[in-house]
Amino acid sequence: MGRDPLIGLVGKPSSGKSTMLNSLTDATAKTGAFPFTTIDPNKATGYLQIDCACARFGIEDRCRPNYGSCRNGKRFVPIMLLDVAGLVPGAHEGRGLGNKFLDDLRHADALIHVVDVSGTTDSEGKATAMYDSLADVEWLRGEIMRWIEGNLLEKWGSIKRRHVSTKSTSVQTIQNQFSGYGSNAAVVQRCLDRIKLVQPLELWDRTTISRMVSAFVDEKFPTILALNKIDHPNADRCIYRIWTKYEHENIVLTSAVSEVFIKKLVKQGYVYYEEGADNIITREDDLEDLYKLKPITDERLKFRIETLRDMLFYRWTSTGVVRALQTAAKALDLIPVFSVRNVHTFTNSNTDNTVFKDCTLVKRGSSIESVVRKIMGDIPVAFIETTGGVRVSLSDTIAEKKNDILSFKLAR
Ligand SMILES: Nc1nc2c(ncn2[C@@H]2O[C@H](COP(=O)(O)OP(=O)(O)OP(=O)(O)O)[C@@H](O)[C@H]2O)c(=O)[nH]1
Ligand SMILES: [Mg+2]
Repeated sequence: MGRDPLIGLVGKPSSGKSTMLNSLTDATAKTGAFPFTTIDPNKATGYLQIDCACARFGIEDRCRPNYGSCRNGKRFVPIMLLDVAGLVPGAHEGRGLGNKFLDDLRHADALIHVVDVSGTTDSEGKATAMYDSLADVEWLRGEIMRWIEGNLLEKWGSIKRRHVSTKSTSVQTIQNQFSGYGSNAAVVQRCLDRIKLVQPLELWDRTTISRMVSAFVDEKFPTILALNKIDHPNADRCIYRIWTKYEHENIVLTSAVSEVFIKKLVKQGYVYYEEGADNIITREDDLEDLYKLKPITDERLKFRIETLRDMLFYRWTSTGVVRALQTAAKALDLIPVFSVRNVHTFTNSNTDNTVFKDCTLVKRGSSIESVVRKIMGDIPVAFIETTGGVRVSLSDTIAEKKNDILSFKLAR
């Protein structure tokens, strides 16, 4: 992962992927209650909420990130989101819009599967009633798997011949095939370890290849489920079906359309709302007029806000979209690293007293060497310091609060 992390939004048509993108970013991707509204992918910057290092030192007032923002120790770190066209069963064979946008997903680091739990759209995104979206969770992963497997099987004969003639290791041969998915040798090695595969590649049969591809999908595309449209009155049934079958830590309940609606009200000056919060504040709630909100006179708008409070905040706590992004980042096991010039003042210059200008997301447990490469590229670094001026070794691993504030001293 040499660049910023990329989270792909996947799901059947009309599940709410583009609405989710708009809710988490400033994008204005087209949305619509009909399949294949999106054809070409939409990419936009979202912001992952993390605890900023400035809060550890009580210097929140001087924290001014170069990218993103920081409010009272809560930092918003840029993260890329990619919204692709809807997938339908059989996509790997070219059904729907087929393989093209499976290809668009190649460089995603994690996926948010946006599942429509309202029961109002079938597996192709067409209007229906009482659809059981548990099925969507199952076939979608299968499509991704068969797409990768299909690409591999197509060339398996020549892959095998080349593997034998070049006396390559299984990791080298598979990595050659998987580099287009942004994989690396370590990822491939973890897949083989995960399924305890020691048999030489030339002896792998179809079942072995499938097991390896399945491990690769889990390793390269960790996926969380965003059960979307929870504001719909019939959502409980599908939520229950999925909740009782899948791991809870990978499930988030969302109402993307509500977040988009609230953002609009914020822009219009009718409500105060912090992304991810468990309520919205209107002029009536703001007795001291702290937020200088406009009064809501339109009865229909008042009613919509009341419904939002009853159907969403009261029942489900929040719109869930912020949590969806946080859960995807957690599945990737990302932690923030703060790079500063001066590890005593946390500033980047003697003339500017603002702190913690730069923050990069890296995989927990990465070696300091890989963190240096990610942040500094090819610039030669002589040595590295962390808080208190303590030297950090290249072979150390990165850990929160231990060595996540780093200063790179350049070689002269
Ligand atoms: N009730 C409800 N409707 C939603 C929600 N999110 C999206 N929708 C609606 O679902 C429909 C489809 O939304 P899109 O965001 O266009 O869905 P998509 O997954 O991008 O669809 P394709 O681009 O066709 O694959 C639109 O009418 C949205 O307003 C939600 O949280 N609740
Ligand atoms: Mg769309």
